[in-house]
Amino acid sequence: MRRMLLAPLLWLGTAYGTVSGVAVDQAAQDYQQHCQSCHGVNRLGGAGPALLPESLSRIKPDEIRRVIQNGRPASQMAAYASVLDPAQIDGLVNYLQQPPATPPTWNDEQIRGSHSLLADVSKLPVTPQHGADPLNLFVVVEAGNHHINILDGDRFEVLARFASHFAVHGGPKFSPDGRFVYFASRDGWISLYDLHNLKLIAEVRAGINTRNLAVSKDGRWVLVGNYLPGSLVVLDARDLSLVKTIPAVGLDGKTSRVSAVYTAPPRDSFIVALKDVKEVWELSYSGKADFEPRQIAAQDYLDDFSFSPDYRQLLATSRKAQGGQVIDLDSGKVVTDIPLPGMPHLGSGTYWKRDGQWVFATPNISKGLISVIDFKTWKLIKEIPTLGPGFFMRSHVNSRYAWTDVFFGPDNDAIHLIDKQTLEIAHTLRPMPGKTAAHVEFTRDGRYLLLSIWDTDGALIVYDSNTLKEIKRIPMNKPSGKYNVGNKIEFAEGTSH
Ligand code: DHE
Repeated sequence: MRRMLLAPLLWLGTAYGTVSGVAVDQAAQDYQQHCQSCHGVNRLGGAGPALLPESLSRIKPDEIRRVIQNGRPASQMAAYASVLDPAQIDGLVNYLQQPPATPPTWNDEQIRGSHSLLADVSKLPVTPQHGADPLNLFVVVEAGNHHINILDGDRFEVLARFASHFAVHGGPKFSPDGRFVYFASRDGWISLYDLHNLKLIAEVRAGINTRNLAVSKDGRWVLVGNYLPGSLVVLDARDLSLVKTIPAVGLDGKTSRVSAVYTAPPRDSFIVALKDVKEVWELSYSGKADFEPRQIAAQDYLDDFSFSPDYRQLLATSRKAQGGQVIDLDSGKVVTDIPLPGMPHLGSGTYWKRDGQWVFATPNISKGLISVIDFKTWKLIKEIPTLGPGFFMRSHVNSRYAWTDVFFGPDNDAIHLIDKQTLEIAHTLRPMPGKTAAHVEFTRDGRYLLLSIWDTDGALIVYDSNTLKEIKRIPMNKPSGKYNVGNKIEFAEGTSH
């Protein structure tokens, strides 16, 4: 095993105060001896997830300590409380939150080296082999134990279940015919799965810390956006082989993290939000598809965005700013600002027609309110107070309501149903009192919907979307996002894109 490179004797200021270089040395040795075989040289990840500050930023230090002490149930992570003393464990907790002495890299050679083909698509049947309606399947991410479920959306039965990479995040994306689905994990692993044959086809690690992915309208390309390294990676959608990496460098030469990537079907392009330079990028995939970015100046850094229904404009927010900006993608100009308080979660917003006009509604992860905006005038129509900040919002063209969660705070077991015409909360459900209820996705016809009980002893609950009666409860460990194939490939009104 390669010796870890250590920082010279220095004093590191951390959340725990000051740590001597000796403690860092000890922690580095402990890492090498006890962690490296699973978590990789330079903490890049291996059988276990990457342990870099970027990978751990969402986890509280106490939680890191608890996992080292007690292990993680239903995973290979063992308990170290009887192996390491409390000072060693504290040392490791500190050490893992510092950048490694050797800055991590992930270049084309490493991407190619991580690529594996798991099945030969040309030898697999081209029609669905599972007997269910292929356009009414659901892909369900079971976050508590890092699994994916494929669910029959008519019978509400699990057709297949398989282990995913650590922490799949963002929406899985589909090929235009709905046969293939693409997943991105926060650790940069991209997986290609065949829904007709219920088989994994290929995997590749496109980055060390990834945001999300998008698939081109023609189904030829997958674009991956990374925080670490700050880059875009274009993959061949047929087998995930590497086509091109594009460093995310702004016009001023500064490297940026990528906040999010989406496909814009009517534009034949990918749209990219950057987190550290004030630019939006458009990468055309029509014609010669050279993926040269068109760099559009923005007024602010972008964390999150959503499109107008015709994909001509995007509505974007920065978590640092107090508001949103509308950018016209044709002219490349910022059209207007929008008063959006708190931290609107635009990527999880939804739109519908009200009195013949498109409106857009977004949840807010720091304030208990839903902002409803007129897509034509960009004026705020209403702020609907909720029982607490929420993450996700969903509807369907055949649903009278938009469903939104109260993800944070004492009322996190509540779900609000907002009447799409009156903009009032018509119902508040508490499907499992005391347990977080979140994220909804409708069947293709909108008759039923699936809701997550985001808990270790959680469940998927199927509701009749008209009578609001519970139809079925399927036990699951922290089910998070659910995605209906038909709604996704049709970019249906009410669902996320
Ligand atoms: Fe997400 C989607 C960003 C934290 C679960 N989240 C997305 C998307 C973005 C995003 C840009 C859209 C991607 C797409 O459609 O491909 N998420 C962020 C953040 O910036 C934030 C606040 C902080 C972070 O560190 O990333 C964040 N997200 C979370 C969580 O803590 C959640 C609740 C649990 C988890 O899995 O990490 C979470 N995000 C989700 C889910 C989606 C998502 C389930 C897909 C929503 C959909 O319906 O399409």
